[in-house]
Amino acid sequence: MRLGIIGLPNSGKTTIFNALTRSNLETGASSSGRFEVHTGVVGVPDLRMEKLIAMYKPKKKTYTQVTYVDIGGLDKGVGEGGLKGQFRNELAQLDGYLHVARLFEDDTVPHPQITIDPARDVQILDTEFLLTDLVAVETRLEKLRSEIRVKGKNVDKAVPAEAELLERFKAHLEDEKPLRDLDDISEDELRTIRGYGFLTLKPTLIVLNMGEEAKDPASVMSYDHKNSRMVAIQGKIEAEMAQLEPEDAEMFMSEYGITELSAAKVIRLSYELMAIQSFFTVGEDEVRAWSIPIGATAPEAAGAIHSDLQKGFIRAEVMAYQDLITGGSEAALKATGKFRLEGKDYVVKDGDIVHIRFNI
Ligand SMILES: Nc1nc2c(ncn2[C@@H]2O[C@H](COP(=O)(O)OP(=O)(O)OP(=O)(O)O)[C@@H](O)[C@H]2O)c(=O)[nH]1
Ligand SMILES: [Mg+2]
Repeated sequence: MRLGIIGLPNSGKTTIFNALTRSNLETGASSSGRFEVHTGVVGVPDLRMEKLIAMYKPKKKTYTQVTYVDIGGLDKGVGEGGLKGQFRNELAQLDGYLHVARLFEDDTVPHPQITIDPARDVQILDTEFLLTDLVAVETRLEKLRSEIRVKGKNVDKAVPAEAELLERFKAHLEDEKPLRDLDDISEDELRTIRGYGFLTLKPTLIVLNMGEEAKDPASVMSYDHKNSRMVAIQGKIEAEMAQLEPEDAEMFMSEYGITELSAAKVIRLSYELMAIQSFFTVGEDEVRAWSIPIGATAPEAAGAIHSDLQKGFIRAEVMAYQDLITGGSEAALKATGKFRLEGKDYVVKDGDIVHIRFNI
């Protein structure tokens, strides 16, 4: 899963990338229109993993991962009627966005819009994304309409169906609403347009970069869209903490009364926002978290581990996470019938502990 970090120049994108990925990229370098992409991979923090690790004491522990992509120079196309070329291509390939908006005050860091106003800043880039999608929709519509004209009655019936869908998209975008707000798109329709990588269809986490003062994001602005959330982080402080040794970071945190780093929360929220859930495999060798889409079946979960496990799937042994923690051990669950054998139609739940029986 790849998430792009976007936002106006000097909002703190690279700073927040450093905080999330414990990297040390140069900040304040002002990419000023130069297209620049940096990627970093992080494990998704999960308290349940810690409990399972304490129970099984495995040799190895493996967390699910998210890749963050810091995209510099996004301001280039702003105000020119939509993003073009490599900017659009890179953005279209991502699974979702962290949209950074600046709230920190610092006279030494110029703001491209002069004043601090995160709601306005978010709107600027959102509008750009809307326009970019509108251009893509209109280009595609033109092709489809000409195909309908040329082929007449002989046109494949998928063509007018797609044109009708894109007309709906167009009207929605002209209303200045992101495509992710549409609530009447079917799974089938989504499949036909998946390849276009529409930007406003992707889940978005608004990240308010607070500076030194902590605030409740809801008191700063509202952002009422589907598949969207809002979170706050003190970018600069957290980027500095990410560079510390774990013991030093802990000391620092207890000194300032911080119980959880916002970076961990941002990672978790961004993971959840992608409609992804985790299941676990456990044992003395390894305790491991795996990612699957919400609604995935037991064979699909098996396939996340290895395609052979999906092909040769027989049954899944399943324990609910909470049952295992309450019961205290696998043996206790077996005694109470909470250690289940599930077939190929079983829909895996978030937190399930799964062992696949297979035969190839
Ligand atoms: N005071 C303060 N400064 C910050 C904070 N976050 C970032 N900065 C500073 O703001 C400047 C820009 O930060 P970057 O992280 O480089 O911003 P960016 O969005 O990546 O900028 P571009 O890549 O040029 O678009 C740097 O000098 C940072 O140190 C913050 O929370 N407080
Ligand atoms: Mg940057």
